Amino acid sequence: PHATILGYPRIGRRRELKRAVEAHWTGATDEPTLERVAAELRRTTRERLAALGLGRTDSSIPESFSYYDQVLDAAVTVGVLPERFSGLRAADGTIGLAAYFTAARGEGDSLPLEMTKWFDTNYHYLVPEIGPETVFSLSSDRLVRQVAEARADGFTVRPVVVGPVTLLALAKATDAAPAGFDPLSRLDDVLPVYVELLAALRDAGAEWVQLDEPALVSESLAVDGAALARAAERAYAVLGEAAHRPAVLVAAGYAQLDGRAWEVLAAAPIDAIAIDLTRGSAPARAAGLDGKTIVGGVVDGRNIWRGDLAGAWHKLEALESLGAGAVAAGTSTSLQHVPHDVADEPDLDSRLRSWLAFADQKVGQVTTLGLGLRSGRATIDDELAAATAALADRAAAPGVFDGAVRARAERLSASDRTRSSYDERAAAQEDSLDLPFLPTTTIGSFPQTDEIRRTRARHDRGELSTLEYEDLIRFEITAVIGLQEELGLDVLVHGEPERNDMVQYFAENLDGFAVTRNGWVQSYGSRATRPSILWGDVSRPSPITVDWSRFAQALTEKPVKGMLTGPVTILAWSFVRDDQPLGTTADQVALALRDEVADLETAGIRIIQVDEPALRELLPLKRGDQAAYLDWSVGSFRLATAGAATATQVHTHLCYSEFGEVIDAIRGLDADVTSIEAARSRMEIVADIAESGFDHGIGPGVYDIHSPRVPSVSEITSLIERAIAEIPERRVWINPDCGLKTRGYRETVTSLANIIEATRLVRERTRISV
Ligand code: THG
Ligand code: ZN
Repeated sequence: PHATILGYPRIGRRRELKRAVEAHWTGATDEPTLERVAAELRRTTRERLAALGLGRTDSSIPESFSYYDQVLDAAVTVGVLPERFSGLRAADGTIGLAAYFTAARGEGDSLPLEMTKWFDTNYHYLVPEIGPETVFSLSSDRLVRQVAEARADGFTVRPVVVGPVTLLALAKATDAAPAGFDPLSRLDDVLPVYVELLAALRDAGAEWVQLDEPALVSESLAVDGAALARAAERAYAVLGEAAHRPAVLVAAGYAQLDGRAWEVLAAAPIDAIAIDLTRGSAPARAAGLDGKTIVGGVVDGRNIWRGDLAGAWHKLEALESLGAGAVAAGTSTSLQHVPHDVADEPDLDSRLRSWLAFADQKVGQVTTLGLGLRSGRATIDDELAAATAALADRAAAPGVFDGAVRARAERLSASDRTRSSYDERAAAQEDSLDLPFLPTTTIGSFPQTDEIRRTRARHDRGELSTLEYEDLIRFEITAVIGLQEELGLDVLVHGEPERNDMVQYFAENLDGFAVTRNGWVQSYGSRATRPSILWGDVSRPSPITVDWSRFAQALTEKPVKGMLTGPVTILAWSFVRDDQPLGTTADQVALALRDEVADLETAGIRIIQVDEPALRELLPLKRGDQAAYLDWSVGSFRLATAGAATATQVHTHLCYSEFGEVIDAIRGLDADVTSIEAARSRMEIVADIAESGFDHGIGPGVYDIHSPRVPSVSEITSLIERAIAEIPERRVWINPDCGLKTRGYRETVTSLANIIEATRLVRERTRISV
């Protein structure tokens, strides 16, 4: 085949899979019913991909369905299931759907698999647990059945599975493993199971199989590049030599595949290599390519731009000179990171729409390029020219370039990113805020009840007037402030009932963004977000959060935090224009936020929190790119916040407990107070904080909001004591790990009451209390 994609969205154009899976979880539907919906979804996907130009029988259609996550799929296929769930295996040791979902979601005291970000994307995978004791065996025939199912429908699909190197490199050691155990050391034990899987796929009629190995491009994993390349050499020697197997395509997207790993795959006894040509430079010549197909990932699997098709064509032409057996057009990654179809967005401005390509349009692009490879460039001249024209139209369109925004950015200097010294600020804030020792607060959002969601939805549909809607929101804010007063928190929040999503809310209120109606992208499991499209120069037509914050502050004597989302996170969780450096775009967002900060101050808000939960997520996979990233990301946060008065306390919040990895960036942000996830790791993070000498305010979370479990007073007390034993106690804040949006009120109220009581006890014991 001359064209293929590395994967397709699994959730369904109208999130059919989410609805089916969640209905099954509540017990409303049985497993066969769910399986029928999933099979129907796969059938629709195959037909769609064929209609868009991929071949029915040439293995160019990937079979990349997943009920929850592709890493969990691979783990379960090779028999990796934590000991705590082993009772859920069938009598013959296989792992069925119920066990699969339980591993993903947990049950009672059995915690689910940990969830973490998939490379530098907003997708979360489940972290397999592997130790010396793990027994690998083929434990699920799901993928094999899907190949057979497609075959029965007249399709020869290419099953996709996470490869052995990436599976092990992304795994963590089991609790039972000795210190320093590396899951990658089990490579030789897992390979025979992959060999068995390949044989079963072949027997089911698969002519090709795709093994995803994005770990090979990353320099941000615990395992270093040389070890990954050695593992790949070993793995693909074994799999390549397997006697009975489909042709093997190894896909290494998400960044440039370079150095040893590229040479290793070129020389391996496999049949094709898929590489990302949207990032980094073209690959060098390498020995062993002559019999292989190179799938050039020239269509970006992670953005929604129609992009430069002629440029993509040139990259494919350049590949021809490497001396490979064949060249095919492909996507840089799976298309799971983009929504289904631009045609599902009738509300979008038609000019903007002509610049976009979602998954279906990208399939069209690879088939166009594939046609060019097969029949010559002349056959696709019109399509290339049309894409080039759209690109030119975009460059010249009003709003893409806004003179006033540009002029303001030009005038910026270092002083716009610098506040007075921390000591000076701390003294001024102590005077103005008069907070107790170990001040208590929450991260920002309060539970989003069904009623709040319904209220917002009714307003969106026009069933509720803006006046009525705002009344209901004020009613909710009043209740949330009252609750916090009653509980005795020191720094209050308004609870954010007016926000559906912390990024989309700002996108809806800033110029330069568009929001979609059906543009869902899977975030994890059954959950999805609708990333906004940042297409033009960004500016703020009017204040966004000020009225709500002012209203909340008027209800109480205690300080109410103003709540903003930071520039890096707004970029990370949107689809961002690709025609200028991210730092330029981030500064535009930062300037809009800077004005919001000023207006909040004028409205009497004394503490302003600017959240950057995605700071770590955008960190480039290549070490050589990281310094520049930290420079612009930290710079944009500082631009957003440095206009604040000395007495205004700036907070930030970061999710995920990777404090050690981004400590320099956190220090660079220069926020007065940083709250961070810590409860799940039992405060292990305080050691990192202490070691780093970090001396600004810090709120290591004492309540794991990812679980409905209520932490006891004694448990929280010991977490607080652990924190103040190691870090400067005058700087410690007491707060949950993250926002309370996804929690229910019942557990939230009890947990917050326990936090307050634990803080009271510690204050009493340390007798530094006010
Ligand atoms: N917003 C955005 N991206 C994010 C988060 C966010 N990425 C990281 C993290 N937070 C992901 N977490 C979630 C948590 C819950 C949901 C999605 C991502 C979720 N979504 C609803 C669903 O799928 O049913 C839909 C929400 C909606 O109506 O907008 O529950 O906070 N951008
Ligand atoms: Zn968080």
